Amino acid sequence: MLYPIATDSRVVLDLSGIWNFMLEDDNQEVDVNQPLPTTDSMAVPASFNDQSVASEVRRHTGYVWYEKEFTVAKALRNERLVLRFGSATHEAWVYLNGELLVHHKGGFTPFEAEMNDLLTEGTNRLTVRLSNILDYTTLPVGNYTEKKDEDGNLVRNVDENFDFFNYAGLHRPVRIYSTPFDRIEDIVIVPEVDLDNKKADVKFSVKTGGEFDEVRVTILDEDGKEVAQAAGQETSATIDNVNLWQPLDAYLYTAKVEGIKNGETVDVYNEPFGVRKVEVKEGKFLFNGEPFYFKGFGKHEDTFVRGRGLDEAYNVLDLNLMKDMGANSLRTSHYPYSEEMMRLCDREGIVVIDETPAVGLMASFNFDLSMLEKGAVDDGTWDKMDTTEAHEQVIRELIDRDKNHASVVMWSIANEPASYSKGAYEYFKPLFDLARELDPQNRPLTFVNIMLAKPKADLCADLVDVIALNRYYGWYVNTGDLDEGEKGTREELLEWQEKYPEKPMMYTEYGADTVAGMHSMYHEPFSEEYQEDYYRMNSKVFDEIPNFIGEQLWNFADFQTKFGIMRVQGNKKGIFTRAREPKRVVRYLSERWNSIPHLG
Ligand code: BDP
Repeated sequence: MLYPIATDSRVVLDLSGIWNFMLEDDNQEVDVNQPLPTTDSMAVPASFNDQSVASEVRRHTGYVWYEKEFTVAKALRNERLVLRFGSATHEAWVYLNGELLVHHKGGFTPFEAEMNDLLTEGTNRLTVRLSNILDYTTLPVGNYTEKKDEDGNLVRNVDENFDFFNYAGLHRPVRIYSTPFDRIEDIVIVPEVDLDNKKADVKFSVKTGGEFDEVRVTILDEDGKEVAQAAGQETSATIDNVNLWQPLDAYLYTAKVEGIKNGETVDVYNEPFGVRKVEVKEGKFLFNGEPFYFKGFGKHEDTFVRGRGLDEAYNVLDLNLMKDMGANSLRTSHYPYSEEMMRLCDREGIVVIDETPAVGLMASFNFDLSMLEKGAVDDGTWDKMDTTEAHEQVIRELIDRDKNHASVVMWSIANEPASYSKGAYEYFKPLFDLARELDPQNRPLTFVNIMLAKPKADLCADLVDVIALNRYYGWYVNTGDLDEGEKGTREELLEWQEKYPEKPMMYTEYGADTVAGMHSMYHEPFSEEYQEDYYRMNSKVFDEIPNFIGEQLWNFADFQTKFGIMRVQGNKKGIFTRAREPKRVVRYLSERWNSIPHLG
């Protein structure tokens, strides 16, 4: 699926702005043939939760409705018109002028539908019913319950099986774009790099709808100068003296793809792409032939008021803060981020581990944890979860959406699943196979391993190219005791290294909750001093481990979570506050990261 852009043959209309909004009332059926009986305002793109002062809106679980009227100019109505949602969290039923146009489940990937047949002259009414329900069939996974209140009304509840607030709404742009009826539908780009000769052979596969006499691909450099041409839907072109896409030194070519009929260009689409080679070899992650060291973050799409809604100013600031610190990478924890963020990472040279929304795949901590010292257990997770279908769907949709991004160097199939529980391998093996089969660029794969699943207990590390660990020695275990934390960290990393000498490993999370402005002469937990000590301890051990290829800390910024006795206004493991003000540790990490080369 192509990102909607304006070209000589395409127009994009944006439906962002103020929509009508209401909560669904179980006792009152909504007639989609009539305007919604509400004039409450809701901004799009954004979560609905933090825009209202009513706690029943903020905490609503179940269904909500959005509506917007729009007009499409006559000049455009003879084109093919597509309605496209960047995302709708988590399930959407979209009606145009009272007719169901499209339904989509999964809150973090785009979907679209041709709308010509339902479009009318003058005012059109776009109505969206959304559900924010999560259960054991969805990703993320939620604990869903229903009960009746005193008046007999149904009360729904989703208890997040994960540590971030279940923000919902129209989180990303809603757009209409036009194409000619004979159109380019998809472009797959696979650059094959010959590092010795500074050449790249770039393969293109162009999917079309309708009919063309010819498909032409022109490669343009950053100055817009033509560097190569090719013809055909399955074709390739060579770039000599190629400019490589390097971490923090991005170079983007553009593939100008034209569909030609009777000698005239009918449709044209411009797809940016970078030329780079990533591979995992002998315990290293090679980036254009050189060992790469990941420095950076797990983060969230999480800002004041907008919740999980797209905010491009925050995205730009966040990447600027990262670059200033000498960081080079992020993981899209714990769901696919906006297409706008992915394009920004391409442009800024930020390296991305692209994660599915598979988080919460764990039945509970209600078993004897000490058993894990001996080996795997059976905690019932893989009998209880019914997520295979959703998991396959998100892998398909994520790879389809992000396959051409130079910034994306690895897929993360899940975050902290119960990989210590019997059945985990059988659950994951087909999903890893599917991802390997689908990715045209054959990127390395990982999943993010939880602290319970140490080398003796984990059942899934055989499936990954890179071992990715979330570890909290000195925080959740050995709380406040960094000497013990250091021992635990070292012991475990050496154990992994010994078990998988050929696999590189990295930290995808490590952190300590820190209240900004809290200081302690005794460097107690929650103080800014303790956070710095914690990171210093970890850095020291990382530098001793040969196959250690990166540190992505938890978290870039403080973020909103559900209520919990361990969460005061959310998770405070940010090294920046939610307002992006630095905590004390930023100085230390900036010095460290600015002195570690990205490559070599
Ligand atoms: C890990 C999760 C992450 C949490 C973090 C924490 O992957 O989502 O926010 O721990 O507890 O288990 O801070």
